[in-house]
Amino acid sequence: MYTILETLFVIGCVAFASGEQQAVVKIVNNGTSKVDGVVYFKESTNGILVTGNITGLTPGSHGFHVHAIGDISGGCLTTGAHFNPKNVSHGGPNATVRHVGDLGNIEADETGLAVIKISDSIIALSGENSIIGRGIVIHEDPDDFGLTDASDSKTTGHAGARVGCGVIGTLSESSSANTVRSTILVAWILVVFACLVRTL
Ligand SMILES: [Cu+2]
Ligand SMILES: [Zn+2]
Repeated sequence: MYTILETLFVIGCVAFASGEQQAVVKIVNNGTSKVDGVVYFKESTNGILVTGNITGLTPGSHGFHVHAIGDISGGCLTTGAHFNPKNVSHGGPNATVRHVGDLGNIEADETGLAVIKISDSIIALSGENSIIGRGIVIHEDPDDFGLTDASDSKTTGHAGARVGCGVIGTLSESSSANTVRSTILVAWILVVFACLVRTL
């Protein structure tokens, strides 16, 4: 009896743990570039894991940011400025002072392909730093991380034109998934406990 209950308890815990929030963004070009791709965001123990493939880039580094506005109705320009809820200066992804949206650079190979694999502990898929519904922008030039004398270094990283962009959408079926999972787990523990008491 105990073995069955323990097994059921483990199954319940695994089901609970596998419900991390996920998000996705389809990258489209700005009307003149050939930039295309999909980027995924997933909650993990190391923060948000960002993965995806972007094609159609010029070889080299390209600024990669979350911008504040999830609107590409006017092309990539209507995504506003970098997502910056604390109103601080632009920086590199590992800097202590940075915009929430400062994810650094992605690197395109000689064929124009950038394979993205980034872990970031500042962006989030819920709460104050949530990037859901905001924009992603890929720039023509490298992000200088706010470290050069360029006049826009401390605001945009001097990353130049916007060659690709998209709107970040949720892949989670419920926005209250965490609350639902917590409630199910508590109920599950109570049921297991009640069964244990009855068998004693
Ligand atoms: Cu940007
Ligand atoms: Zn920035």
